[in-house]
Amino acid sequence: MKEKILKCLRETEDYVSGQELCRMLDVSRTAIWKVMNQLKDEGYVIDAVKNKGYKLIQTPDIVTAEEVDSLLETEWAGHPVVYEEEQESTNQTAKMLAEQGAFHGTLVVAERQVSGRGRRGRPWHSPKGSGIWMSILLRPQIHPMSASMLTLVAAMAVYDAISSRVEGCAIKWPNDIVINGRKVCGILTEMSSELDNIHYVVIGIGINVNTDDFPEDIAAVAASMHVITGEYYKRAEIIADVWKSFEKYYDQFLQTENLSLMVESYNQRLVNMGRKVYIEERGSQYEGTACGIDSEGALLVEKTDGTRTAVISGEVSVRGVLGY
Ligand code: BTX
Repeated sequence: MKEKILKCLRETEDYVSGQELCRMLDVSRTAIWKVMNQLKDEGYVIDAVKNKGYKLIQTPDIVTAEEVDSLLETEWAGHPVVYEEEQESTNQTAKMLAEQGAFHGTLVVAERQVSGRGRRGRPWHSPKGSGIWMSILLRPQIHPMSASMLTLVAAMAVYDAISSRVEGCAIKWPNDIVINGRKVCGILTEMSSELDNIHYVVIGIGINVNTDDFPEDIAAVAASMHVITGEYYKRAEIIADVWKSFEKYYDQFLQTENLSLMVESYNQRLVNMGRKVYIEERGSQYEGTACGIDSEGALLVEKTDGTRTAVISGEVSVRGVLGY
């Protein structure tokens, strides 16, 4: 009921009468009044005027299920939203929910991760109150070999959400969004499958939104949207934008089970494009120039001897350009 009241308050510029809310939600005035008080306790500023009703004046920067849900404009992504303030890792929670039969589209959001992870078990700094730490559960009917492309699909969506607020952002293949050469977002895709059948995929997204400072070991590579612009952002609004875009790109992906419908746009957003990269692949290392991705999401690299190779995401480490 809380998210329905919030949605209604958000959609109405003027006051919403208590009577109207009671009628719409089929509840008593007391029930409405109780929810209004809960919302005020959570930091919402609501003006209540006798004979006029309620008006939403200000919203807090929180990422509760109700706040995110009341902003989502999606068909399936983010339904339902599962919020728990402190979690080991939202990917971990999403995987657990997947094993219990949770639906395609379930979105897990945390205010803080105690044990946030990047690729190959690397730690992901996820402090309270400043970032977006979330994971979506997908049950795609695609070949397991195609699943790594979902990281790139997610990167397109995060790019849309960040670039509409901050200038100068770019995708660093395959799983980072950078601004001025610093990592603002990381994406971790995990899958449970058989050789030819996917049980589920979890895409975890970490975005540094209002973070002020970073631990010494990542201070040189990390940044937040706030550090770059000096502005503060409402995280739930960014979350809603990410999943709205994600649905669009996911549909495009499913049409062809590859990235052919977004390759051009991806390559325009690619920070590595035309730049020198260092590839570390199964123990060997080589240098080359990145020429963009192909429709399977591989990074095309022209080696110094002029030959071209397609580097597949997940199997390599790419360095260069940004020094990390
Ligand atoms: P990655 O392996 O590409 O990047 C991990 C590296 O990034 C770390 O070794 C460190 O150098 C650096 N790093 C750590 N924390 C941050 C940070 N907050 N900002 C910038 N750089 C950082 C990237 O892996 C994938 C990260 C996914 C994180 C999400 S959060 C929600 C979900 N839950 C979870 O445990 N992981 C995902």
